[in-house]
Parts: sequence; structure tokens; C-alpha cells
Amino acid sequence: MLVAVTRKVSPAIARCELTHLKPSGIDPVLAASQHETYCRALAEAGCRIVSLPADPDLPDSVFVEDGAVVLDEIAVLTRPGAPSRRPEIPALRAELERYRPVVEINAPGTLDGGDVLQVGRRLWVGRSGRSNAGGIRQLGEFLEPFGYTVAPVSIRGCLHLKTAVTRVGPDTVLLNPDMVDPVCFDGLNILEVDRSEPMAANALLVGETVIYPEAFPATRRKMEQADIQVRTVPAGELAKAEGGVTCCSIVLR
Ligand code: CIR
Repeated sequence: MLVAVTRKVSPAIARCELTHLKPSGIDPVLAASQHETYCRALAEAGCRIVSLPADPDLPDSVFVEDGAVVLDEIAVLTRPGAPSRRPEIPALRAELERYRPVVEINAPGTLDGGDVLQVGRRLWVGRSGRSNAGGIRQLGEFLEPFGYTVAPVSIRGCLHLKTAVTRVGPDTVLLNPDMVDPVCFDGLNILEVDRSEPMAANALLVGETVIYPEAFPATRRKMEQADIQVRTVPAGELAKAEGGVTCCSIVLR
């Protein structure tokens, strides 16, 4: 059984952190309704949904992915790069302690879960505005004893590594080569986003289903031609907060 830890959209979502976008009037009601559709898609893909309550003081708290990296053996709570997001961690700690031993990234290290891509025993971590060398080193120290490798990766023009590349099959990643160098992912099959859809690399593989924004039909077709089963969801309102489909859940076994 898979568990998807989620958190309801904060009524303060319009005051979220923004790095590459300008404020564009996020509607919290529409964002919440799209988030409910996303949670239904997770349930249909086989997850039991844990829904943490909304917090009016934490605008970005719906983006639970950034707060923890959860593997089969251990959960690593992060120290998010944006100080406004650090108070999101205690609620995640309380929930994740139910499933895993929990450790935490310490200052001055910073790490956002959105920078961490896992395929089997290999992890890649984006060197981003949010994840620094100390955070990446600490993650490696926590995980290498379990047989994982942790490789830092440079990214360009995007918030997180998983804006640039995500897993869409057992050994396949969907990637925008303008944001990350495909050479980093040697040994994997690489599917490139359609050139007309630069933000299309963020997809969420759950079981055998890829949960995917409606906004990228050309890249969706490329996945379907590669026999990948895609379930689209409306995700435009949280995209205005620079959030994609991986950001809104932590899926664990
Ligand atoms: C932030 O800037 O932190 C949020 N507005 C968006 C976080 C998106 N998270 C993710 O891609 N993992």
C-alpha cells in the first residue's frame, strides 16, 4: 500500500514565495479545488491519502515535497532554503515519525525536497537557490550507509531539479535539456519535453500511472507514444505559485 502525505492549500497561498514568476493573483478557492482533484488522482493511482490541515500562516505549506526526503529506510526532514518555509517542518515531522526513523538537515545546510530525484539507489540533488553544498553533503551522510549514492547536479533557469527532470518509468526520466544536462543521468532512458513546453518536465509517477498537468499536451503525447500511462489533472493555479505535481505530495511505501 502506498501512502501519500498531502497538506491542504493555505488560504494565504497568494503570499507564496516566487522566484521566476511575478505575482499573478492566485485564487485560493480554485487552487484548493484543483488540489482536491489531484488528491483524487493519487487515490485512484493506489494511494491512501493523508491530508494535513491547512495553515493560514504558512502560504507554501501545500508543497509538502520540499520538507522531507523519504526513502524505504529513513525520512530526512529538510531545512528549506526559503526561511519562510522552515516552520512547515514540525507538522511533517509529526506525521512522518509514524512511518520511518526521522533525521533532519541542520544549519547552515539547506535542502528542498524538490531538488532531490531518486531512481532506485541513485539520488541526484540540484545545486539550486534552495539547496546548498552543506545540505547536499548531509543528505549523502544520512543515506550512503543504506547503499544510496547522492550526486550534486547543476541546474539552469529553474527553481528546483525536479522542475527540470522527473522519473516517469522504472528507468526513464522526463527532462528539459535546457535546464539540466542529460549526461548526468547515464544508464537511464531519457525522454525530452516538447520544445514548445519548457515547464513540462515535472511529472509524478505513482505505481504505473504518471499524474501530469493538463497544460502540456505535446509532451503528454510523447509519453503516451512511449507507452507511459498518463492521468492529467488541472494544475494551473498552483503553477502560478511555482508548484508542480511532484511538490504536493510525499508518496511512501
Ligand atoms: C516556493 O517557492 O517555495 C513555492 N512557491 C513553490 C515550491 C514548489 N515546490 C517544488 O517544486 N518542489
